[in-house]
Amino acid sequence: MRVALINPRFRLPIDTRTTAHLGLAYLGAVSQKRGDTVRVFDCDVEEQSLEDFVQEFKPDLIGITANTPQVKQAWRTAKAIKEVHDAPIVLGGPHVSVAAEGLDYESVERPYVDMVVRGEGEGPWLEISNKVEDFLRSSEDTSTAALMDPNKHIWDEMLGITYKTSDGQVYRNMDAKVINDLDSLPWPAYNLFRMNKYTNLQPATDHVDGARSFSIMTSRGCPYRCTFCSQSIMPIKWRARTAENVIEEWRHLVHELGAEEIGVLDDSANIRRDRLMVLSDMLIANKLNHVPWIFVNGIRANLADKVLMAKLKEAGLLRTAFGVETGNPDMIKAIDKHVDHDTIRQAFKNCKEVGLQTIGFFIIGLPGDTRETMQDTIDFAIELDPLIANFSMMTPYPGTKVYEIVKREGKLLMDDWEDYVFFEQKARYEMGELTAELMTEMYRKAYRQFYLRPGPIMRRLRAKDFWMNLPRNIRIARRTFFKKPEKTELKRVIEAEGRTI
Ligand code: B12
Ligand code: SF4
Repeated sequence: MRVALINPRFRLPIDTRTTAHLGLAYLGAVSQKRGDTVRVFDCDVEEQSLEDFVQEFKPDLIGITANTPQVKQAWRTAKAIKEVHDAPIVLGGPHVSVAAEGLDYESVERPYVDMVVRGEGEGPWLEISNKVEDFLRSSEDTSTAALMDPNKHIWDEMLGITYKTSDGQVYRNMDAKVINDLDSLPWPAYNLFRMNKYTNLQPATDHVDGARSFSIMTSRGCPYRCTFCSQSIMPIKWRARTAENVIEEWRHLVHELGAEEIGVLDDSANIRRDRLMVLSDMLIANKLNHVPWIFVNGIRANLADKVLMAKLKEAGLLRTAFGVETGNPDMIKAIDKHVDHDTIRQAFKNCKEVGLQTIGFFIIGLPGDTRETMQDTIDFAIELDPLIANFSMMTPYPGTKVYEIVKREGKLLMDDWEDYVFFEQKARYEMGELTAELMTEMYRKAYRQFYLRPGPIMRRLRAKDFWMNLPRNIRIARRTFFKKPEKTELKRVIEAEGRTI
């Protein structure tokens, strides 16, 4: 069977990283293992038009991924495909998984979307593929309308999907089971991507060849529920792969794919300290520690003791991020982070003492924030002094507690899913005295106060990678420190082409 997996076009308005989509890489691996002919079409990097690709490849099954700001583009993509080719179109990813807000219905009710997969996709994707193949083999009428014929009852029992039958009725089936044994999953199929089209993990900081930069996930899920975090997609249950299984993939990335840096994308990699100690020992024993790797997302500060951090450094860890979020003691309690500032201080100290670089994630404009609490956040960032301080504008994603609070007590300033990005220097809601003006002012102040200090300036100027990335760094500095145009590149393109949804 021919299977197409599509990442809809959605370039961020900043020079951020573009990477091979790990979710699609996992689904592609499932399809390859099944024996399908698979093509990944990443609209961000392809030169061919989508329509040409579809007419040429003629897929039997199409999967499109969508996070919140991407979802409208996913619908446009589905519509454009259906206009030239008839095949079942399945949407998946974080946005459509928020069933609590009916976002699965929102997509499946579109005339050109046949089905939505909620949550982790590997199991349902395999089952959908099997069912579509059976149907194609056994039916004379192989149209999508026949596949979705309610009288055929093909989808009645399948878990994890919301779908539309050809009479227009929409059904939401029960959730699929969590994948407990992550070792049972095939490794992401990077062979399906044009790796030379992507950036490295942190293009503003490092000058690694993007084609040699890979991501890996050693665990899934997070047992915490911070009020701002879009954890709707992955189950609450934290699950980890065995160290042996991770090491095998790591070896494959280094020796077969030539990885020059590896990004560990886990939501909370250090939930079990002993697991990371074993993994580190194995990276050292297998001589894989010469390739630098980074915890790209925050690890838990309360589980980052000095012995562990030293061991991770020996195992090749170059840099780790921590979700600090706020510098105000009351605010950190209010967001259910379950960590205090002294613990965070200690975690940064531990990293610095063992020679690890750090990244701090901070949020400007949490519900309840005031000028003073936001200044506490900026001051705390300066005190911790990570190599990279990443301030984001609070963006209430559907399915989060903050979204509920803002809907109840505040006013959302976005009525378009395409605005759900947090690096655009624009406030996304207002609540009481927390006005858009104040948030924008503090957001810009955060970047200026943190980066325009002698320490960070000298650090940048002394780094070889800064000079190698000079044009990009100038663009980023211009956008960060000076007011930027209102419209994203994507919006301009969409408007110019007169495509609206
Ligand atoms: C790495 C990452 C990035 C990277 C790379 C993104 C990429 N191309 O994959 C970068 C830095 C570019 C990025 C940017 C953004 N990100 Co991001 N990112 C992540 C992160 C940490 C890991 C993604 C990942 O690889 N997951 C692992 C894979 C296996 O999971 P997955 O991609 O979700 O895919 C699985 C399922 O969703 C499902 N599935 C997905 N697609 C499909 C399609 C089909 C057909 C099917 C059947 C199933 C299916 O099956 C997959 C396998 O199980 C997640 C957090 C997380 N835990 O997922 C946030 C996350 C996805 N990002 C998020 C956000 C908000 C953003 C930004 C909007 C932030 C911003 N700057 O404003 C941008 C949007 C960028 C864009 N171009 O779309 C949110 C999304 C929330 C939402 N409601 O959409 C998340 C969930 C973080 C969070 N906890 O809040 N991100
Ligand atoms: S912010 Fe981090 S710790 Fe909090 S719920 Fe999200 S992934 Fe878990």
